[in-house]
Amino acid sequence: MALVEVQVPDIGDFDEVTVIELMVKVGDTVKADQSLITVESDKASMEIPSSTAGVVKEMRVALGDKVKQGSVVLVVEAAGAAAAPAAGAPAPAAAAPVAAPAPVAAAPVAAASGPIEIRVPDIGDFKDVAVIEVMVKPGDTIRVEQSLITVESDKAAMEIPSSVAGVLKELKVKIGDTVNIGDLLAILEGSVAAAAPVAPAAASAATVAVSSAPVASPTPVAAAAAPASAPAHAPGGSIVGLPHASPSVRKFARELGVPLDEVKGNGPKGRITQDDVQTFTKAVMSGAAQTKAQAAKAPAASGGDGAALGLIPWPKVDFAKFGPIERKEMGRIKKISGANLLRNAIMIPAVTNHDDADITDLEAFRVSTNKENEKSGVKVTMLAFLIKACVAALKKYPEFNSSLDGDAIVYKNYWHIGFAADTPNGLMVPVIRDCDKKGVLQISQEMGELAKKARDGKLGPAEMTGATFTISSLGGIGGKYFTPIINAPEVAILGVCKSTMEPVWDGKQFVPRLMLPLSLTWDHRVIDGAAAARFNAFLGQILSDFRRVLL
Ligand code: CAO
Repeated sequence: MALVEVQVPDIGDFDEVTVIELMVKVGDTVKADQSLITVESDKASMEIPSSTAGVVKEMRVALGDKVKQGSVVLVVEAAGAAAAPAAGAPAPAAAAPVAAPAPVAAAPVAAASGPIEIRVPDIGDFKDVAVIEVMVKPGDTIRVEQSLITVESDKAAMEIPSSVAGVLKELKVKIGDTVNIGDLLAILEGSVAAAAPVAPAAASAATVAVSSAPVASPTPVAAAAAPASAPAHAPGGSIVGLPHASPSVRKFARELGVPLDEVKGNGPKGRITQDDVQTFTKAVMSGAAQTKAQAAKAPAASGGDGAALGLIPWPKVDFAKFGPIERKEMGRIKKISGANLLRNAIMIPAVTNHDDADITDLEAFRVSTNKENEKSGVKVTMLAFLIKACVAALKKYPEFNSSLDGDAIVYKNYWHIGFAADTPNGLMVPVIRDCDKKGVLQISQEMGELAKKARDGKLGPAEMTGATFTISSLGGIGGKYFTPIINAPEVAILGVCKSTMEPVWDGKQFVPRLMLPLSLTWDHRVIDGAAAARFNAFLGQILSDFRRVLL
């Protein structure tokens, strides 16, 4: 058994690179060619594989270390004969992630105009590399050095940029194609090479073959201006414009069909690790998260075409036939809330009970409290009293503070109340937490702050989640009753309209009372009609005599 020092091989133009990932540890059995560490420069990342099979005896590098050609990565106790030639020697060519830099086969030629062929440059040892990303499309105006495609071998990924500027006329490759040195990638038109001050006359008339240097090339532009000198290029995987991840993680994500640009990287410098890809996959599989593609397939705010529900198609009308029109795309919030409202309206067997509450005394109390507190700057609102009253009713009727989870009902022992807020961007529902522990003054103050944040578009996700019950108040606007839509996964919502003075029969005579219209919508799977009527009646009692909240 021989000890073998595995060294950083010739990594081309890079002087010093940083170790950003350790893929093995002491005691691991490694195969020949297995990736050991990932290193990264400011332009590219690459994995350094082992040339020797065996057991890792010692790690000689740590995360953040700077290494260069010849640095010892680790010591392997080689398994059998495979180790013999390599013992103590610099890493053999097989260990190199890519071949040492080689000159670009076809020297770039400065072009003034006309079709220009962009071909795969000399990309070192890579053969049959896969096109994993196409970053441009016909019609795009391409800048010098703009990346056109990303190719990937099993060891590294790299972007192939254009060394000339122009308009992309034709793309000759697509995702999944494999390419080799010299293959035609694209044709550009009417180009002026940025670094070619004088375009040779002969070149302008003919189709000019230009090899693009990989983006890591230190001198791609200078090379374009000097046809006689072959530009050096560096191997490795550029990650410019791509999610920050090593080739093996990219490969892993591709095998699972995970869109890497949607994965949050938790590695050093926000790098996406294999764990991040696994966590993302689990979240999607459990339904806790959605990919953008899944979200795009979700019902649109308009309900899509209703085909999934077996409905006849949505009427398609050319409104312009009947008069002038203006078409405006819906904002993001309207689209999201629309899709949610549609699902909730369709999926919940909802019933609405209407009732009136006598708030004559409560309104008098509210007005006098506001007079007393004028200097405090906090205005007590009817909605704050309603929140407190609802918490009392939710405690008495806990099924209203629950959620459906499959065949189970989840009762919540916290009382977070959402309130619908009308904002320039659409309807939002900020949530006031632990309303059972807060007084009407504090609730009024928080409501004012949250409503302002909602109108300013500054609500964070945490301020809009976790509600157990929602109130939608149109009291400041008007109306009598309406049928609010339940904010799933809640099971009930209270709609409130404008209070009005009404003649109410007190058993002997009609007396003027301030009556508040209430509309309670509830999920009939969880709540019965009788319970809903009781909930409303209890709410009415509390609002007519708020001392009951204390009972
Ligand atoms: N009856 C009579 N008057 C009422 C009332 C009621 N039920 N509720 C509020 N008012 C009065 C207030 O006292 C206030 O009067 P003053 O200015 O004279 O004091 C006025 O109406 C304005 O109140 P407000 O709307 O500013 O305050 P609020 O606490 O009632 O509501 C908020 C705050 C954020 C809920 C509200 O601004 C809002 O956005 N409402 C719309 C909610 C909505 O869109 N719901 C529909 C959802 S379904 O599409």
